[in-house]
Amino acid sequence: MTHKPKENEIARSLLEWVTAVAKTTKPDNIVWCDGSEEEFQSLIKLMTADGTLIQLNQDTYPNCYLHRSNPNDVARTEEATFICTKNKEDVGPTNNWMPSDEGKAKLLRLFDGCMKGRTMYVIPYLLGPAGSPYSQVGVELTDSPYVVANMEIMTKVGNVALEHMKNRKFVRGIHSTGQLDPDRRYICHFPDEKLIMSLNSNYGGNALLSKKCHSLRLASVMARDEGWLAEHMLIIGIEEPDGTVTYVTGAFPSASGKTNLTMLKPPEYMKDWKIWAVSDDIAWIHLDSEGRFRAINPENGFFGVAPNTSIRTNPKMMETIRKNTIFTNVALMMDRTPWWEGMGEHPRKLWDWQGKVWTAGKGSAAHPNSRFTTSINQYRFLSSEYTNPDGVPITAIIFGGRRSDLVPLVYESFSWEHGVLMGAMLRVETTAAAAGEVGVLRNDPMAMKPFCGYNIADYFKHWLSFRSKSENLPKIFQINAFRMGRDGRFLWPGYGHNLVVLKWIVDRCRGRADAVETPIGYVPTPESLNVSEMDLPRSTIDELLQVDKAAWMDELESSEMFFKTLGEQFPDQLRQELSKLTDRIQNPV
Ligand code: GTP
Ligand code: SPV
Ligand code: MN
Repeated sequence: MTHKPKENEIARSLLEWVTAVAKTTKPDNIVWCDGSEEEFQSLIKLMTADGTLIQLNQDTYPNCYLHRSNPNDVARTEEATFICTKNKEDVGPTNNWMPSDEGKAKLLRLFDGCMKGRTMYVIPYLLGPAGSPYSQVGVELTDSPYVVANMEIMTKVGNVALEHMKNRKFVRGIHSTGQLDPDRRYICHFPDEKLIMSLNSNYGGNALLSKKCHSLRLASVMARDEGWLAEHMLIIGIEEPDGTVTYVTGAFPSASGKTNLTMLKPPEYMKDWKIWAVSDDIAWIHLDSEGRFRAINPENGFFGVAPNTSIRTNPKMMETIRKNTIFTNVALMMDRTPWWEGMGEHPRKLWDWQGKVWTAGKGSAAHPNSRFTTSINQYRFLSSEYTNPDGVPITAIIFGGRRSDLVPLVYESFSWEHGVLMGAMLRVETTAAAAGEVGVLRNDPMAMKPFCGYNIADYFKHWLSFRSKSENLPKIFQINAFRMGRDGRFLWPGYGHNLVVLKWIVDRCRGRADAVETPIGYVPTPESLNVSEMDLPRSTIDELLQVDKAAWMDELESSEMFFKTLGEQFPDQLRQELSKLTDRIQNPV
């Protein structure tokens, strides 16, 4: 384990802060993390010794481990997540709010002495490519070795961060396992101080503070103030057979297909296409000197959903997680290899995610939100632009989500403003990524409902403001791979076949594909989609592309209800877009 870096290597404010936090939390000792392999292995050793990790079969899964979490700590807890500011209006009705002084005092009380008998780890991390003007440094203090190991996979830890910090500001994060007491679980954000305080949960999005807390909630506030965007988006390069690469971003809510689209394997009938991964979850988007959107990935790893990941659905991920991976809450087979629903045939005998012998009929063996943490650098189809400090130029933005009805397979907005309305109207089914009921429709604008660190109405204004800042605005699309037929089965096979949808999007951006102008936007003509080799009946294609006006009128009504909750802050421009959309549906030409 490493020791405190030489004093001249780090800003004095960092040392002072670490000392002050230790004074409150009272750890037995402090360890400064350098992100080395040696350090990672010593953490693994510690955790396999105390049972935090179970070593998997080292012949078939070398350097892979299983963590079984506390059963009460398996997903993000949005009701325990707060933005702490001076005024409630700062955060709007889609966030929980606490006055910052009250929040701070409350958390400091809870943190008092919470690390007694434990080690406090100091994790300096870099978000974004080394040397990029868009990258940021954060420091997370935690008493959880499991969190440290995950952070070392998900971010760039150690000197690379300290060097980037020099005397620049950094985001401060304090995390403690506490007693994993759900009644005293808090994930609090203080945007004015660039501070995060998280207690009583070790689950990914609650505890890996670089992820949703820093890269989205705090970064979205910085992005508003500085004129850029911090988004819950994947970034991919789509390479055509002639070698042309088009970069797009996609915002879909949690557990709604970002990682899978990022790792898409082209089907046989499009085998000359390639998909290059830049990011599977988060994009920081800045305008370059030509007013073009350029996106970087702040992260350095995948924290992916296990269930339904298989050789059929995502062979590239199945290969990636065969080494150096931490699995959380998956089931375990008798040969000490991981298993989850949708991986393949159900073994007759296995241990479920809580370590109990699984018996048929007793629910799922892996937790529905079981995950794996694995480094992006061992992914074979990583874009060569991943490390580009300037990021990649974005041609299209895609919104999506789980919607069993209403939303067509793909359609294009008429304009930037209409596209912003499309994102603002995103209403999708909830998933197991957050605690609470699954499959309930909720408004999740731009897939940022749980992640926008300020008033969502101001966030809409911020999106609209790019009209006047950029001559090169990306085109905006919405997709839906989850539409169901009357029999309750997905109409679209999804996964690799989603390349058909991506191709249409690229073709539209390059002026090569036909579309029908409908009231909601440009919908593909069946002929413009490359489906001839897909073995899908024409009636299914028609159903996938259908625009049901009555259903859209109902949708508008619920969107209006949601927008009303935002009050006066809701931008006039979107109100106008909404009434234009209503008008088009009511009075089609
Ligand atoms: P977060 O990491 O929570 O932000 O999720 P994500 O948006 O990256 O979702 P991910 O790609 O991990 O997919 C979540 C679940 O949806 C997994 O069980 C996938 O197998 C499944 N899924 C992804 N894409 C498709 C698709 O095209 N069709 C169907 N039917 N399921 C899909
Ligand atoms: C999500 O829930 O959107 C995730 C996983 O990507 S978490 O890190 O828990 O936020
Ligand atoms: Mn996510």
